[in-house]
Amino acid sequence: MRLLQIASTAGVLLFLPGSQTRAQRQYSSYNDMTAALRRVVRANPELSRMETLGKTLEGRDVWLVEVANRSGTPVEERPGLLVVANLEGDQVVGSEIALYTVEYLLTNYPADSVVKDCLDNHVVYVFPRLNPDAAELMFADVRSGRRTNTRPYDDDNDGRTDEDGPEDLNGDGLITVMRVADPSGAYGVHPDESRLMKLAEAAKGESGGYEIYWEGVDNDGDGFINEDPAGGVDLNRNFQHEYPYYEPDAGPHMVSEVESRALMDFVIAHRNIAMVLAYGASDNLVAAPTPNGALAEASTVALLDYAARSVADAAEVGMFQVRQTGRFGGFGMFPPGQQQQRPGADARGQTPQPPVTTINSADLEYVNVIGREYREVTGINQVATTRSPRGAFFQYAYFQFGVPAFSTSGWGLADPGGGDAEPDSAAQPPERPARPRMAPATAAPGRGMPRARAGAGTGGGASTDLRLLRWMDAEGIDGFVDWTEYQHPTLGSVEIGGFSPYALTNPPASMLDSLGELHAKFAVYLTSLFARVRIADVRVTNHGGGVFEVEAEIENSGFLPTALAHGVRARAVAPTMVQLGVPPEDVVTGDAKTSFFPTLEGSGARRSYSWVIRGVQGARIELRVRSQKGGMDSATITLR
Ligand SMILES: [Ca+2]
Ligand SMILES: [Ca+2]
Ligand SMILES: [Ca+2]
Ligand SMILES: [Ca+2]
Repeated sequence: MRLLQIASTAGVLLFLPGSQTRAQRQYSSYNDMTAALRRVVRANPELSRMETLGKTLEGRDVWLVEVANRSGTPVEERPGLLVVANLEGDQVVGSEIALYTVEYLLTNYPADSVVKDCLDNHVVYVFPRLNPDAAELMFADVRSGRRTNTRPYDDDNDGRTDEDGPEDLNGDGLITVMRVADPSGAYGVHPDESRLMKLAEAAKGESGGYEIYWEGVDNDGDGFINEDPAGGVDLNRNFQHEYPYYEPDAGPHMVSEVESRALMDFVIAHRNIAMVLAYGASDNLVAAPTPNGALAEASTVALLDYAARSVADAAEVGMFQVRQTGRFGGFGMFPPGQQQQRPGADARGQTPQPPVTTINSADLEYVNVIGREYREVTGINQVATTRSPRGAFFQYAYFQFGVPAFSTSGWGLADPGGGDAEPDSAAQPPERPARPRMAPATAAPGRGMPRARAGAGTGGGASTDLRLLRWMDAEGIDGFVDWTEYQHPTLGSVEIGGFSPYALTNPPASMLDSLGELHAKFAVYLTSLFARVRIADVRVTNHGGGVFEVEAEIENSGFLPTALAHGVRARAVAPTMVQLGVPPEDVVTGDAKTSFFPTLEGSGARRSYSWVIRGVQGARIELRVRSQKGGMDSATITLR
């Protein structure tokens, strides 16, 4: 479905990047997105190129766009920002922001010195739509909000794949949920909001009386309704850090999918990637990590979790432990204590050392500085929902690839009047890094709801549902289907209703332009923080007799260190090399011809080098410094 692009009535027509005049940006189908990317890349061949890095099961391309001024330092030697969007198939807003970012960079390069510096010295790699098969379902006749790709998968281990998906029983084009009166049911009507449901707490005198299922029928007669829908693998659970073994939507093994493999192959081949910005369902920008470096608790939608629980037992067949999952409309997460153990136990039943899961304390302030700037500039203080980050790409990027890595849904429930949430403000250490600032924002979402509570990551449960529903009501967002009665073939009288697919994962299209601009600027800001090694000073002393002393100061004039503490610890980031271009036998004493250091702080920190060499007066010697994440510099020294 091609959405309206040209205003049919008089209105404010905005000129948008990509030389297209249209009333308002709309969510793009795969074909629309491909066409938009091609158009803007074709118009800027010296600054951009695009290529496909894989074909999905349904034959769509996994596009990569590289944006950089290719003259000057080779692109592969420059610090790069990797932007990945649509890791979860139902997070389509990130695709629009990524597309906007490409357009913004290319459109503003000629006249905006900040953008020019970004593309002259850095490179921005953009995967605008990693999961195009799933994203396309946003434009389907029946919208289910599925997050997974289209790989057939036998969720319930009954030997058949995808045999029982949801059905749009009431014909409204949406897969929502059913509530069914059942005396033994665990769920009751929410005491504060009759549209919502709540797990009854007997201790509080609450009674249940309802069961909740996904909308549909039991196609295969196994007693479970919709336990094995079409697809697939959730790409943002398919990566190597804390990979959730045995969860069906995590895939048969790590990086098992065409889409995740395309991304991983690219990352491994581009060690110059110095930072990652992922648009997905996890967050570490809006909610600051805890003082010990853990991410904020996930915030999920109870109504969808309840429906997911109705099929949890079916998926347990052949599984080692109790699990929960959310497949379509899935906001499912593991409750604490139910997480899977990784395989690989040795003969005595001991498992390997568990992976590090908290941000290194030395890196935490960098993460906090950037999160603070994000909240202030975007005005986003709370997000709709977040998920557990196990197996997520941005976690791999920090914990195993060793670079600063961020994840955001790209939008939020703004709080124009409430000030900065700053949950970490009380615990700022005095030695925190100086805070670089973005240029003042010219656009702000400027819309929101009275904040239910400070910060995000509110912990899920029915309180999240209430917060979201109130926000939708206040904003006039049509995101909740009111319960209506329906005669179900096997359950009898039921009610169908609940949150609309996509309404909780994507903001109204009217917000896309302002969100796009804010996030494009944020991406440019991120590149301004990169480490930047340079040869700050060189001195030559002639000691006579063909012996010279060369002294040099190597400086990191960027904000970030050349390697994060965890990048060093995980041996993920190569040491920075300092090399004097003389034959090794000419070095008499002092530093080695080729030296390495693991990391150098930013903001002008320096390291001193000194070589005593044999040489000929007037000879020219090259000094080079090369940093994997901080670029390179060289100087020609004349012996005199
Ligand atoms: Ca099955
Ligand atoms: Ca329906
Ligand atoms: Ca079934
Ligand atoms: Ca079904």
